[in-house]
Amino acid sequence: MAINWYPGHIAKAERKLKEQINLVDVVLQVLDARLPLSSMYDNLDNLIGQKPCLIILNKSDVADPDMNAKWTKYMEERTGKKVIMTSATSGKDISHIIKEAIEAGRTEIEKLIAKGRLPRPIRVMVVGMPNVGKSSIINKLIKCAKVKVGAKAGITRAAQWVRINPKLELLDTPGIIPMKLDTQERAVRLAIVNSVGESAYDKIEVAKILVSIIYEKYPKYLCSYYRLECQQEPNLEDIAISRKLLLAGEKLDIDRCASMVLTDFRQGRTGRITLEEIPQVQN
Ligand SMILES: Nc1nc2c(ncn2[C@@H]2O[C@H](COP(=O)(O)OP(=O)(O)O)[C@@H](O)[C@H]2O)c(=O)[nH]1
Ligand SMILES: [Mg+2]
Repeated sequence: MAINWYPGHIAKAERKLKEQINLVDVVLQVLDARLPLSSMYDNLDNLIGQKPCLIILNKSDVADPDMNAKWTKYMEERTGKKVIMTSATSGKDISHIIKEAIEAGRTEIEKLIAKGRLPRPIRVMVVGMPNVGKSSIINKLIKCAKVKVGAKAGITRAAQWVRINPKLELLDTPGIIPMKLDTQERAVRLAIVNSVGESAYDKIEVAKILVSIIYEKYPKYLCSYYRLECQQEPNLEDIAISRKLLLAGEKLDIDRCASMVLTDFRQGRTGRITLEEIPQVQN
């Protein structure tokens, strides 16, 4: 088993997330475009109820472009929610998020007005698993902002509202989705994208699985990036030899090789790789 996972306080984390969600009109759930299903939180719909929610497929710049298009379509059909593909490091899709969030929250504000209340900006927050890019997205959204609104009653910690534009306010702290690593397969994929703390898994085991996945889906990528012969599936030893990762006495440094393979993938250097296949339609 590559991952030893102790669930911890999932119920407590869910309660905290629900408190935050209660403060907003629209929820933005961020997924990692390289593993949309594994980075999605199955229980979120129960926490948000009828509230509008948009799905953001982030890190699309390091995912397979063909798969990005297929995942967008699949996720829209599966969830009935609007899916926005982004790359938070470039920030070019941020205006798209703003536009769609305002659109999604419009009916909430119209309901207020119908009750005779004054219109106010739509309130949104970003939620997602660790490392999917929540903070990067929030930072890019804040860069578009004109005015900081300040703390509001009802929030325990010093969460701040940032007015992005006259129609939109953002909670500046993300909602962290509690990690429920229900299957080994999912846990390993989340470890590969660095959503799981390093102490919970065996780096070498996880790196070996990554090499197998890449070889299966994108056989040429490993061979060209690490300059390997690739008559068959390469292993960490082959990569260590090619990169001359040696310990004293000419022994191969497999530990360093595992870290390097994981980092190369996470940074998108190995190639634009999507780890997850679209599920087959079940009849
Ligand atoms: N390539 C790429 N990297 C990203 C993107 N968004 C975030 N990152 C990187 O992913 C890591 C985690 O991002 P962060 O915003 O801290 O994630 P959080 O834990 O969800 O808040 C950082 O190294 C970011 O630079 C993206 O769209 N593309
Ligand atoms: Mg963060």
